[in-house]
Amino acid sequence: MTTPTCRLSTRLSTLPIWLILLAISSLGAMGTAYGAEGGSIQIKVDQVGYLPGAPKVAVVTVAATTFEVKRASDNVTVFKGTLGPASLDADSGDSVQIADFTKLHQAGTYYLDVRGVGRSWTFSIRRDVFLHTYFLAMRAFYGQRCGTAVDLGPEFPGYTHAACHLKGEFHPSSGKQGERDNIGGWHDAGDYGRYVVNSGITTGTLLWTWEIFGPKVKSINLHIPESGNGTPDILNEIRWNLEWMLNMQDEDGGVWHKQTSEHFPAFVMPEDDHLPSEVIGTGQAPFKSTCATADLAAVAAIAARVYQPFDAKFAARNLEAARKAWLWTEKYPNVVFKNPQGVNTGEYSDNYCGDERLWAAAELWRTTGEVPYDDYFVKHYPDFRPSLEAPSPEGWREVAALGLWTYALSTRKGTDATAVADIRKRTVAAARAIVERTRKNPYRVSLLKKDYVWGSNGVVANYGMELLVANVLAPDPSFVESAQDNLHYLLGRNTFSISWMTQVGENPYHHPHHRPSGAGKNVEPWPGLLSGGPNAGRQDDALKKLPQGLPPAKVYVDDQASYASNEIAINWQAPLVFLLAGTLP
Ligand code: G3I
Ligand code: 9MR
Ligand code: ZN
Repeated sequence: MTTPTCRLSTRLSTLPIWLILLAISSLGAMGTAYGAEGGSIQIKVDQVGYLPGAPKVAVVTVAATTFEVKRASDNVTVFKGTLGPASLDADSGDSVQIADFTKLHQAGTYYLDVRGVGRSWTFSIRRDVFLHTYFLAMRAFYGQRCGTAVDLGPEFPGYTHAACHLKGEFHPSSGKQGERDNIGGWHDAGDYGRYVVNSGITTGTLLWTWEIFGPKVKSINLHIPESGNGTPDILNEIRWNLEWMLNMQDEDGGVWHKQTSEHFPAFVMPEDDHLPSEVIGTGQAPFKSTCATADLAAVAAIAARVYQPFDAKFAARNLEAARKAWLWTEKYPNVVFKNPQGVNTGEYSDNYCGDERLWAAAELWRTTGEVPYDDYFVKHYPDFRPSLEAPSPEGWREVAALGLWTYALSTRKGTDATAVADIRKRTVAAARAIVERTRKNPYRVSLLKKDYVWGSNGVVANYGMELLVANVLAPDPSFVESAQDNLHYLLGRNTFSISWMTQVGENPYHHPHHRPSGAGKNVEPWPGLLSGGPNAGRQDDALKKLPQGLPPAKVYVDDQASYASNEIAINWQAPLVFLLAGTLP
């Protein structure tokens, strides 16, 4: 394995000069041309920036006393401050001092100059400072589209792939045989698999982004093929995956777990992956699995209400699918999935589907107002109350919180007022606790030591989402503040001083475990993609090679080989979109 830096320079030297110049000029167009001399990794800022009225904090990890904020265009000092006292961050081992420049409200582009240390990466202060970042994060889903040609257009020349995975077939484990040309959906991650469970939480989170932040995102043009068709682009993009999810449903209402090859393909472009794309089931009757089926029920139930004003037929199709899926889960309440013999792509295995069913019941109630769904929810929700106090309540395997929150968000007549009050109270208490520990955390991130798992950056984003949902249930500026703190961590205020979004900020990571980025001819990876982040579990060889005894926040390497710390995935990307949408004016 070559080192990442070495690989990049090898690649650069094999590229024509015009392409390199084009890449550099497109960086300039993104507003990242400042700071050619580079920032100090000892000064950690959100490399995108801060909202004018919000707290503004940077982190310095070598001893210093004062700092200045300077305007990038003319180096004029606009703010002077004193660094806070040093405190040890146990999760990274860093000695951290805070630079607080909250009082700087003036819109502009700046950097921090810390006497004796150096300068930071450039950042901006602006009302719509995260608008382009939202655009890139949401548009990244378009880049993940399967079954169609993709072209990111003039802003990112060369970021294209031809139509891929245009054929499908039933794997013997599905209980059927022959062809099944289930085209469409999003590639899950750095691999080309499509997995219903992970699609479930992802698509649900994005539909919630619409439901909660619709007015903020409605008119944002994502420059996708459907743009201008009268439907908001976020819904156009989500529909691409919904159609595939709906096609994963069998006639009996059950949903097959996944559609992948039997093993992961090599690092090739999607159109060059010719391994058969197989609809994979549990290997024995009823072949479909409950978690996948309940996730489809939940997501299709949300889609039924969301698409109603734009395409009533599509909404009705979703509702019918959701009902059928629900009925299937009543018949088969806990059929779990494990990779059948000979299959070793992602498993997304979950031995308990009660939380998925709770989520489905709550969304179906919210959409239809039909009593049996409410009865199911009211009878079962008390079992799931503790999940709200869980460190990180939502993830691909645990969706109870989504069920509880959606029920509490329901404005439908007949919604159980006691349950709503109870859920609201517990959600707010959990959010307060998160705010408290985030404020105490030297990096102002909500992660606990035990949260540095595979996809910890997704956990960060999900904390942000949890806080913003709490803010809808019971508005509190401190919830919003901590949600934004988590965003600042992802965009550079972390121990590596790295922006974990490709092509965002002056010091982004470069080597995601992402086949189209690794196999393509572009110097930089596909834009707008969130890395999985530090993972103390070290489930790949690149992480195993890191020094022993590293603190959890440091177990990360910007190396394509590190799928356990540097892969991208749709279920981490979705709460990032949610979080970014929340910052928009
Ligand atoms: O079940 C144990 C639990 O008992 C224990 O307390 C906990 C401690 O960390 O670990 C739990 O299992 C973890 C499991 O996720 C469930 O959270 C495993 O250690 C961990 O290795 C596993 O990671 C998953 C990984 O696939 C490997 O299966 C990630 O969450 C999941 O995001 C990731 O997803 C992959 C797909 O399989 C394939 N496509 C790419 C995608 C992203 O990397
Ligand atoms: O590329 C795969 C990635 O999407 C998965 O998250 C990861 C873990 O399941 O596996 C990756 O594939 C690797 C495989 O597991 C082992 N051989 C190397 C593959 C990637 O280079
Ligand atoms: Zn594909």
